Amino acid sequence: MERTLIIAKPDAVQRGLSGEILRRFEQRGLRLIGMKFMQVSRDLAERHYAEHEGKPFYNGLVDYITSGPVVVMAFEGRNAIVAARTTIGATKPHEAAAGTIRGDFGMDIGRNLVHGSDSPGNGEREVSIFFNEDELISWGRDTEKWIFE
Ligand code: D4T
Repeated sequence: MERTLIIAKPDAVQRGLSGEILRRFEQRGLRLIGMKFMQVSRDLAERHYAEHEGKPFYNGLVDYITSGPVVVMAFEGRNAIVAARTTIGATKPHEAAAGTIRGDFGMDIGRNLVHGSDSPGNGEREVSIFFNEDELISWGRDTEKWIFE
C-alpha cells in the first residue's frame, strides 16, 4: 500500500481547477484519505522541496507554491505513486500527453498545476509533513473489489 501527496497548486485553485483535479484521481481509483484547503508557509514549502535546495529553480518553486491557497490531498492505494504521476503527466506541461492533467490544462513548467509524490518514501514523508495522523481517515471503500482484483 502506498501513499501519495497531491497538491492542486495556486494556479489550479485560481483557475477553478481544484475540483477537476480531485475528480481525476478519484475517478482513476485512488482512495482519498485526507484533504484540506490551506496557505503553504515558506517554512513548509522549504521542507517539502528540500531535495531541490540549491537548484536554479528552487526560489521560484518556493515562491510559486506559497503564492496563494492550495488544495492538498492524500491518497492511498496499491501503486498509488506511479498511478498518480501518470495521471499528472510530464513535468513540462507543453510536453505532457493529452489526457493528463498537465497535458490538458498547462503550458509552462512554472505553472504546472499539480504536485504528486515521486517515490513511496517521499509519499510517506510528504503526507506526514502536510497532515497530522488525526487528519487522515482510514476507511473501507465499498467499490474496492470493482477497482482492484
Ligand atoms: P512536482 O514535484 O511539482 O510534482 O513536479 P515533478 O515531480 O513533475 O518535477 P520535479 O520534481 O523534477 O521538479 C519539481 C518542480 O520544479 C519545477 N522545475 C523543475 C522548474 O521550475 N524548472 C526545472 O528545470 C525543473 C527540473 C517544476 C516542478
